[in-house]
Amino acid sequence: MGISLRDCQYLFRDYYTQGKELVVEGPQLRCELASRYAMNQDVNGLLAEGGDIVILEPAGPGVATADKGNAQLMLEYDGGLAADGYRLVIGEDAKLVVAASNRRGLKYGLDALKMLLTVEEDCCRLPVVTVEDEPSFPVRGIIEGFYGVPWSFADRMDSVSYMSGHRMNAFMYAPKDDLYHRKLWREPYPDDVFTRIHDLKQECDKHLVDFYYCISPGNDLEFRSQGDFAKLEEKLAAMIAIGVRHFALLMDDIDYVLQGDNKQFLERSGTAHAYVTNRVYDYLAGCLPHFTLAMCPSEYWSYWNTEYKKDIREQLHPAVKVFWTGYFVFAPEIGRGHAEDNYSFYGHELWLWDNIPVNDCDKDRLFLDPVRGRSSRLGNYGHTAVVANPMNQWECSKITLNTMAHYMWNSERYMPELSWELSVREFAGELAEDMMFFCRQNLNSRLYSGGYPELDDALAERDLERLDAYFSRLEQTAVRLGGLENAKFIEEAGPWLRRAIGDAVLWRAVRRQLEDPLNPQAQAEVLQRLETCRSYGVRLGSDPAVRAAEALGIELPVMEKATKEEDQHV
Ligand code: 14T
Repeated sequence: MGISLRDCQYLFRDYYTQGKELVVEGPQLRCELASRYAMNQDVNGLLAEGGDIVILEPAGPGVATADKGNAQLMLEYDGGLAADGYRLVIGEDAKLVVAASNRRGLKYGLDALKMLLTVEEDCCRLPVVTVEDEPSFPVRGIIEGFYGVPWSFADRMDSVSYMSGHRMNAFMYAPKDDLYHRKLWREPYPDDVFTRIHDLKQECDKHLVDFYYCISPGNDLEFRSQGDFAKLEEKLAAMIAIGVRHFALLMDDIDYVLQGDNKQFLERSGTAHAYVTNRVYDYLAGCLPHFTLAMCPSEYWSYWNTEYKKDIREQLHPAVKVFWTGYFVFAPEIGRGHAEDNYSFYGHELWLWDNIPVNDCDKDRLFLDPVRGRSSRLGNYGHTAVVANPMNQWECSKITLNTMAHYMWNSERYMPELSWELSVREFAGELAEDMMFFCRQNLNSRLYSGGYPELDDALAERDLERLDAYFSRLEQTAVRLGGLENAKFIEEAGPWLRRAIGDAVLWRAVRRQLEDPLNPQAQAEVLQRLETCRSYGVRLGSDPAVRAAEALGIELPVMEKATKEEDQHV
């Protein structure tokens, strides 16, 4: 396959090459390993078994004919490199060096080596190159922080290996509708659920991803109650017992006006939230030599200064990180101004909880576009983490998340359209073109108002032939994507693929009605096709058939609004 020079220069920060190539014999890279990083056993597991790169057993005493392999791999510790950064040197003499200051850096360096390797029938090719790479943000990952049906544990397990393959290092567990995370925060997890959390934590360890346990006690915490603090500590203690070292206390989406005794005791909610977080901090400090604690304030989306922010700034322990989402929850832009302002208002390291591609407020939609509109330098304005809040559909979230991973690793170089192209190609392989077309019909309405040019233009010009071509492409795209081997995608995106086909069928009915406007049979068919479309309960962002019908003067019955309860989150 091979990766193009353009992609290398995009994905790796510094890429020095004179254009030379190293060719070694044999269909595998067989490396004699030397490690100055640590004792060798500490690097075991960094290279997946059964891959194109094989680490040879060192020749022990009495082993006469050790396989020398076709390359030498040296692992080095370099304390001058940033955490998770690495240097990879591929020499003409088949000497390969990976240097890093932590195991994750070593892993990313070895992953880079794997990406650069081209294996042929009788030889392996590598560019002669030095790569120097490091992330823009120390903490990069996913926060499962949405409302509605949480991910399955199988989804979570897959997301952990996905993250580790895309240089993300944090999985934050915070599903709003995990009862024990929020509503019943005082209750311990039932054994079977706890066992799965333990499995997940171990999967994180295996993939060098940090597991964060987040808890949301803010709805009904009694700040003066020793009993409540004991319950909170019990919950954390159970996590500590299975090796969790990273935590967050989430105070978002609660009624944060203090009432009754809470009000008497602490007066203001900023003081109260700093108080509970500091107590948790002290508790963790008493249990653990190293840990991380973050908190999500109730005012996580505003960009102006408040008394609440002042209280947090002045009272919260300085080591605690503070989440925010950019302004207005779903921020089309997060620029220098708001970032700098909010950093000074909160006065703590900021962690960006990016509500991308979350669709819990738009359950009938998929969001398949790249992240756009984030300053390339949030790292300079106090941000040390970026985590993405994904869709309830894990598999479909991969498109946007892959682009987020590029941003998280190198925000300075981030290019949305290029990242989109790379992500779609990785996701759909040979069907990349179809997948891209499908993605372009499903843009994140909360963030991007660019519209759907091929449809919009044809509609503006009332160009029926172009509309025919558009709808037949839509239909063919959905049919072909239905043949992807990715069963999870088919399951998740199924309603939207069916809806795309339904839209094409509806369009043909609309066409017949346009040709014979007074024919009652044609009118009835439109209504019937519309009903079928609506029965899927989802729609494409481009909403093509309904928009086309309306633009061409055909009146359609209005859809009944979803009831309030269905719309509500909690
Ligand atoms: F804490 C936060 F940073 C945050 O974003 N909280 C929630 C989050 O759980 C949810 O997934 C996300 C997207 O809907 O937004 C927050 O919840 C909201 C936001 C709203 F604008 C709930 C209702 C809203 F109207």
